Amino acid sequence: MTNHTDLHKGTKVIHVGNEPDEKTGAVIPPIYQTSTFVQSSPGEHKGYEYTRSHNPTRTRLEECLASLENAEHCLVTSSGMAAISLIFQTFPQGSKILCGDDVYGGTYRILNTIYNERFEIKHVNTTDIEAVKEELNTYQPDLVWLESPTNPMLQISDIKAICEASHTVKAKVVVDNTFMSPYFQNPLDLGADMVVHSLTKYINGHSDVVGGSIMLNDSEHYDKLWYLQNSIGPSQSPFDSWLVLRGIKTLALRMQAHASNAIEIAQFLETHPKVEKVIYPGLESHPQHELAKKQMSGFGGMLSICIKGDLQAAKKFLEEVKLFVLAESLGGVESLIEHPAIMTHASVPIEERNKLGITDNFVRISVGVEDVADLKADLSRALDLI
Ligand code: P1T
Repeated sequence: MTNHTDLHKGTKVIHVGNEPDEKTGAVIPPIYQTSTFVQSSPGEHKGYEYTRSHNPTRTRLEECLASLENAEHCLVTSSGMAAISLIFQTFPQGSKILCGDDVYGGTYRILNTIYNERFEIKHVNTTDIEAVKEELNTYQPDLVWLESPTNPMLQISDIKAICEASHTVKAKVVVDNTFMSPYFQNPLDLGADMVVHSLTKYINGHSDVVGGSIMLNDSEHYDKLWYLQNSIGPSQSPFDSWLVLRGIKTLALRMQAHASNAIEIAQFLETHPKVEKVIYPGLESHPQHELAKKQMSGFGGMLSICIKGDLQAAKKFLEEVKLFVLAESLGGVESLIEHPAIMTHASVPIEERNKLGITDNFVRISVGVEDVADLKADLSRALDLI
């Protein structure tokens, strides 16, 4: 796979994997909406046999995504959870997993209710490098799993330091880079062994596709992942891959707009009398603001707040916003808002949620790319009604 290292990301999203159709010259490559491919003689074909295994539209998306994460290989899956699950499947029975304590509820659930029979699992606060080193030495994990920024507390971990320390005990490191997208952060460049994305979010960006991806440089591990994907079957459909190829073209523009809207809203909310606390990596008040500046090229479009008041106050606010759509998910052009304790992180036990700060008055916001004045007015009106 070509790396296209000479191009910038804003160009890659438009050109890599999107070369015009060789046969017809169509500027927009067609969707290969087919389940199977003709063979001239048994076993003789043009590189494609069956869409679960490979599909030309999916290959194009994989090329584009690999180039954005500076990876040799990419696998596109039917959802972010399918990508996460495939990675776990490549680790043998009895492996030890060290996972960040603040991760997407679905990741927490799959580890602690499905893979807990196959693996030993421990959670650690990955923002605390000394705690991570202690676990690396005493627990000796095979795999370290982290999100940075985390979902939903937006904590930032030192990816480079964690990778260096993990590699001294031969542990592999996977970074879920969904919140930053490859536009603002490239974990493989910081030493990670694999990167995982929910394509459902910023990469597609239009809330109309569910998908996932894994990017990595290790060819042997890629072969294992591909073998599993082909055997188990969580491959993305050609139409969904085509939609993501369409959505990704504006990734650079969208990420810049998400980030500039998010900082303005974060600053506005930080001084609002009905808001107790704002968490956004771009604010100087964020505990890892300096690290965020160092390892990311932007602060993203996600922020979390604590409303002054109880569950009723939070519910009233969430019912009253009009432009912010009350829904799970994030990273779409439209602003989304949700209540993690009841929605995305309900599968995390209440004691764990309380420890992290996912309380009844805690609200997560995915700032869209609408006109920021309208977004501020919407939030302001809903806050006044509490
Ligand atoms: O929804 P899916 O495409 O399967 O992706 C799962 C996933 C993986 N990693 C992170 C960091 C995620 O946030 C998600 C999905 N998250 C939501 C649906 C949410 O609202 O947080």
